[in-house]
Amino acid sequence: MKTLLIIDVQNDFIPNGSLPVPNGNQIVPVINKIQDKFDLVIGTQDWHPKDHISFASNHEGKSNFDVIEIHKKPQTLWPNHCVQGTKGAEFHPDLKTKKFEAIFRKGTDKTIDSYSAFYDNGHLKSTGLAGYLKEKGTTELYLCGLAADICVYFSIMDAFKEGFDCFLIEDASKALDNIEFEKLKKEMIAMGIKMITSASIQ
Ligand code: VGL
Ligand code: ZN
Repeated sequence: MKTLLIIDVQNDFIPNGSLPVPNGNQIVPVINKIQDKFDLVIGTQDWHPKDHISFASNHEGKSNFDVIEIHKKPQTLWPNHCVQGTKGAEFHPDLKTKKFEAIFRKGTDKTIDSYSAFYDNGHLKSTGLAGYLKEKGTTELYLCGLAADICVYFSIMDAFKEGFDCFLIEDASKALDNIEFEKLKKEMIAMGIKMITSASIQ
């Protein structure tokens, strides 16, 4: 059973948003076109309280993109983004969401960041998504969205470890840093995650 997991296609990650992913808007028509090929379509939203620990504005003397240590791990400090209930946290207005059977939200705990749709960055709490997908009968899991090198990457690594047969749809994803994404792609392929294009989906 084939599920499409659409990661964080939200206004703040689109050009003109507060944390824009270059060409992020270009994936929206691609994602709209493929949804009918899936048995189940799920969306995620990065969904932070405004006092979230990942925002540089919540750390005195720090600037956007500084890296600090939180819970003994490096944490990039981001511009304020995807604040709960704001326009920036809404899905891109052109993204078709009618087929979404569920929306999973992450990054809601102000004390820890959560790039993966499955677990927070400390792997302390689960969102329940793996159990949900398994109960629904998902075997093949296709991921796309923003940003390819951050939330899509961390989500697909967790999904793979949960035992799903994982596919990353490259033309339906865009990275914040393309050089970093090329490195991560090698790592994902070596693990057994498949890189595909939307045209090859049956
Ligand atoms: C993301 C940085 C911070 C993402 C979320 O969705 O890739 N990136 N929060
Ligand atoms: Zn975030």
